[in-house]
Amino acid sequence: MRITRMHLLRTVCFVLVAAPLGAQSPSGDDLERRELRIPTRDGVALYTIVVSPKAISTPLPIMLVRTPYGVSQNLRPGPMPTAYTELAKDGYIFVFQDARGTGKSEGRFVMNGALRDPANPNSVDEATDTYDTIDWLVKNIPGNNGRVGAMGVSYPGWLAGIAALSRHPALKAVSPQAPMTDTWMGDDFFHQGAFRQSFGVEYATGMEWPRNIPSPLKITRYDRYDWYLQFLTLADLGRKNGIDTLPSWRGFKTHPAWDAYWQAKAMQVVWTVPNVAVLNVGGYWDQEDVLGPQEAYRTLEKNDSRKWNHIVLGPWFHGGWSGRETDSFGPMQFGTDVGLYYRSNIERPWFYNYLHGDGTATFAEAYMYEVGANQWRTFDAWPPRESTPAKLYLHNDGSLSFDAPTAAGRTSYTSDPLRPVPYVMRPVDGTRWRQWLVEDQRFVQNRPDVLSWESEPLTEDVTIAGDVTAHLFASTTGTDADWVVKLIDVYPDSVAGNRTLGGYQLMVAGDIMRGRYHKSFSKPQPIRANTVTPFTVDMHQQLYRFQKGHRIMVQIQSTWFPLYDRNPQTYVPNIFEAKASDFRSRVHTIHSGPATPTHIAVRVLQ
Ligand code: PG9
Repeated sequence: MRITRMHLLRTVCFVLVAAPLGAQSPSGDDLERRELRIPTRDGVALYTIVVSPKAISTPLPIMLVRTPYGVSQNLRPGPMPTAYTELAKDGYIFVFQDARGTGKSEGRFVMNGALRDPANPNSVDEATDTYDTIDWLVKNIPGNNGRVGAMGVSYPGWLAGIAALSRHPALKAVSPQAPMTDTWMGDDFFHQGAFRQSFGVEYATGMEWPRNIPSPLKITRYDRYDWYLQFLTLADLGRKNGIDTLPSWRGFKTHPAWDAYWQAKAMQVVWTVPNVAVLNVGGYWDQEDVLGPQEAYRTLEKNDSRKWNHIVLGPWFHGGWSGRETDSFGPMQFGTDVGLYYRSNIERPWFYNYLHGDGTATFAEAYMYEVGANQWRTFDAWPPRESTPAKLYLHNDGSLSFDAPTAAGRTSYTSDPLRPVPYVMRPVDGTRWRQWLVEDQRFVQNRPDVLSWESEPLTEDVTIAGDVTAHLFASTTGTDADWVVKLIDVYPDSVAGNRTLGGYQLMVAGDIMRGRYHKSFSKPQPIRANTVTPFTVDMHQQLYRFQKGHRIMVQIQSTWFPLYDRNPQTYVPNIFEAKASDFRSRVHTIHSGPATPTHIAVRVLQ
């Protein structure tokens, strides 16, 4: 199947095409829409649509949304999209702009472009485009109050973060929502060194292949597992599908490690001080940018002397808070619309304070939805001060507990790159992309290349809050390996009122890391064969209540296909150049004794 820009709009960034609800009036009759072409300092014109109330009696703030996904649909008559209906109740001049080189804007698109070199006064980047846009808007849009906010989800979320670096004095508040803060470390293109093969290939082709030439990428099998399986090497995948000339592919291939190329693009590297108010927003089960909001918040928090930096995390897929009816997700039923709560009770008053008000209202440091208890909680620090570190240890008998192991233990499995573990239940047809992280993990539990450890049924609720990190002691017969670690809530055999949930295995946190980066993400090195080696897997943050009667499970495996590429398990300097003969079946062993206590580090809320 050819991945078109329309497809990307539907699957990647549904927010922009979310079905509209009512704004100030359900029909949107009171809205006026205008097309503009805003000039930037190098002469490039950026296509822009302004949607504002027809009658403005009191000057209104501007809300800027910049995107690479096309803004034309905002010209169509009708009410505001769901993402903006709550904000619109306070009155905003909404400004939607095609980023440079996308949609109807002029110029050249650079995916996740690094900031310009300030030594070159003629250079431009997304921050200068934002500055020029804001400057033009506040001087030329009638009825504006001189204050500007920026928001967006995903790529537009990254653009909202970068907007802060424009340092335009009219910009008062930004909300980077599910931004791709670091596309190598834990967002779209790699996770801790493992390449996001199917996503990287399909997204980069959709965005970068010239619009007037048919795309060479033809996914000819219904089950993408089968289609990707035929390309054992990344070299074959790139070359045989004619995509190895794409700028992003060249970047992946020539910069497989976290080097200066990726660091220059990483938002947490270039933006470290909150120079305006910041509302970071993310989902615990974001299938594209789970790290982004957490990392942006963590970094800015270190320098937040003005208390401008805030975080919101909820039970959502990528951008889930911007759509309609988010009262359930996968097996979870929340009883209320969690996204609507966020938009009306957090986002709306927060922006109001900085853009309509005088900026003096105070807000909680962190707004977190606690799944399991199904309630919003606020904290004055994140991770919360009232939580204590705890370790969930793997034991040799397959059990899992907060007690350190007393007996030596080891469990082995064979990981074969020719028979990788699917990341989602087959067929991998793209229809379950949003919910794959909350799918029932029983579909892989009994595979010989997936190991499981499980606790006794809990005698009381256990609430984890903050970072979840796996500390593995592992060995391999090869010289490289990937480690996928999943922390799972196992529902009781029977769940009152919902028979199908009995025994459900919900992944609460999980991620992958590429073993070659065990010492440094910038300087890979071989794993010493048959030698117990420590590995750390960042599984990201949660606020989650494991309920009494449930069990906690950990699963470990070494492939997640075809979302992630296959590790050859033989160390080669660059996996993008690995040969077919490098890909070898290897035996991996997880060690669990007192001297090698493999565990998951969590924080437990008192
Ligand atoms: N997560 C998407 C993306 C951002 C940046 C690079 C690649 C993908 C998005 O939905 O915008």
